[in-house]
Amino acid sequence: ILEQLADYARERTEQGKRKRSLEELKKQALSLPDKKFEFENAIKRPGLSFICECKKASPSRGIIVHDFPYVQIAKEYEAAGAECISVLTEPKWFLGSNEYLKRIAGAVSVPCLRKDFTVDEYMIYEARVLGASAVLLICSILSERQINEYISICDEMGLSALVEAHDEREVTMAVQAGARLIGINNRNLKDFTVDTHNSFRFREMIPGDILFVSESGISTGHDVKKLREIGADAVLIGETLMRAEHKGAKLAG
Ligand code: IGP
Repeated sequence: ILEQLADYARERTEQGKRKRSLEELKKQALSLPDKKFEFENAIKRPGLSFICECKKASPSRGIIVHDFPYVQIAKEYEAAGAECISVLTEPKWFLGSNEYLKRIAGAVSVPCLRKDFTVDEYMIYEARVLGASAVLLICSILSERQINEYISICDEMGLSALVEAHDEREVTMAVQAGARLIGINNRNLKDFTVDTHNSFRFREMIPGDILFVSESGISTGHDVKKLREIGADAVLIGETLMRAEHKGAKLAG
């Protein structure tokens, strides 16, 4: 599935380039105001930060919510005190859309992450044009060199790169590639099994000057408390909040 997701992201990029060349898109992205690393700066502030995700569906869960008033959901997250918002733009398996990101980023004042399978620099410039302040770089579909190169591209625009790892090898790769923000995915994207212990296991491999985000499968106040105790800088929560009737109350608890 991971390979399919990456292949499809390459296909989407090729389609995009036919409509709008890389040169053109890049020119526009670089002419927009610098994002000043607002995504990582929001997480850097003292205390545990919440990155709340807008996600209609996922390959492991299928459709999560039938009713998806995404702008309203994002505003609810913001009102509940979310430091950042993550928006799925992958259309086939997550039923996401670039339009969702554009609309949400235009409607909230907290920084947004473009949650997608970044496989080409094109997608980074596109993220900036859509209004994102951060992109996701997944170690298992990229080389260390690509990650390093993509971080440099992000740096030019003040975008943050959340570098996602789910095992020891990938954590090492993320650190060596120069990540300033590492996300430990508790879900194995190869078989979808979730183990929040992943975050505990790899915590100590991450140097103190790198921000540490725990992602996926976080569903209770107890999970959050445990992650706070090991000094996580942020948690990324999707499904649990999407299913919660009162997102503010769920976040508070
Ligand atoms: C959120 P959850 O279990 O709270 O819905 O997980 C987020 O971590 C998950 O959506 C995610 C993801 C990804 C999605 C983590 N890494 C990479 C797409 C691509």
